[in-house]
Amino acid sequence: MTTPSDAGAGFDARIMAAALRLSRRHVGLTADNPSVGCLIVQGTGKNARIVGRGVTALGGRPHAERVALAEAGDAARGAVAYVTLEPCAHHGRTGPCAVALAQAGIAAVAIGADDPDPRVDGRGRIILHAAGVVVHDLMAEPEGTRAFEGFLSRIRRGRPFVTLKMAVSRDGFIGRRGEGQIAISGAVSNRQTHGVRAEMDAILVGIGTALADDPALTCRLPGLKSRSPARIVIDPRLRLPPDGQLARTARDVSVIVATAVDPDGDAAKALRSQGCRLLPLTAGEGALRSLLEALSRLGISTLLVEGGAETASRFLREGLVDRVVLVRGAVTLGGRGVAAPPEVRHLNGFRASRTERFGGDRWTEYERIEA
Ligand code: AOF
Ligand code: ZN
Repeated sequence: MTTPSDAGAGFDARIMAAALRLSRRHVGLTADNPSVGCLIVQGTGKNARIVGRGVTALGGRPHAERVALAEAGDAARGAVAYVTLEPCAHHGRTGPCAVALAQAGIAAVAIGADDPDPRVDGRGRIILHAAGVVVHDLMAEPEGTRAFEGFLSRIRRGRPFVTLKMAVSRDGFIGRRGEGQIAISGAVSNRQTHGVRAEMDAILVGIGTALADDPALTCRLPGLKSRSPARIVIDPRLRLPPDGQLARTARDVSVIVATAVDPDGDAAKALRSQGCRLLPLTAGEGALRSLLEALSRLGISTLLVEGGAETASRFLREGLVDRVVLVRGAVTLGGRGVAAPPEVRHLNGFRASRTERFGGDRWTEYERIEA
């Protein structure tokens, strides 16, 4: 019987890494499901052949294992399946993947990460064991964890994984008073930002930014335009103009407006008639957390907070940010500059994990230091 260990740890790790790369293709496109990768390998060493490959389909179903098994057909018999997430055990819209793998005659399954969904949570393994399928743990951390961080956050904490992105000028400003959108980051890092957007389930701004910039908040990379995340505006008094870029395009890419205003009033009706969806925003402490919980219930696992200063500060102050992307632009703004808020300047509780140069900009990611 072929098992991952027969072929050697290096071989197994390489196949699992390939399955993870495969899973990245649909990150941001499978909500409320995580994007999972599955490779089915027949034979070992030099004779090893990939006979089936699958990634969770757009919209979340069918699951990766089903796609890979369909490609493998009879070649699945006696083969090893490398799956980045524990195969599911529940009867959702299709039967459990663990059962499908066993029935197809898969001899061994290598699992990249446990599935904490209460409907799975170890039951996938139990089904495989009971059917005589050898199960190997091949935890592919930290990349494995990163691929599922949104899913894990939603299941374990009931809120999306939150990434905060800010651009700061060389002299420490985030904009110029009285001026709308102003270029701080250059073309190369802007393309990188659009790439990040494409992998998110949703992107959020405060109403101040929505009014000042009239942004589209879409992903505009060639070939990736259909990968725009849902757009969310925090708008307590419902000032978002129904004829602005966001509301006008709400039927193409969804717009969610979080507001404390009467959902049956005229402003609400006008936005709804454009296709915007309204969510209630409670007042005061805990409002953001409740909003995040509501978004999580809508199936949103990953959220990019993109502005402005006040929204960024609130998210940081309330401890709701998991990663910060700080783009330090090459430009200087000089007089009338709006300083980055203290929470952004200090980033207490975060540590820099990665720095790159994109054109003239410095792009740094900060991870939260776990207490
Ligand atoms: C897998 N393979 O490719 C994915 C899995 O609503 P359902 O029936 O699609 O189930 C959703 C749950 O399935 C989700 O919360 C997660 O636990 C698991 N996702 N499982 O076997 C996959 N995407
Ligand atoms: Zn499944």
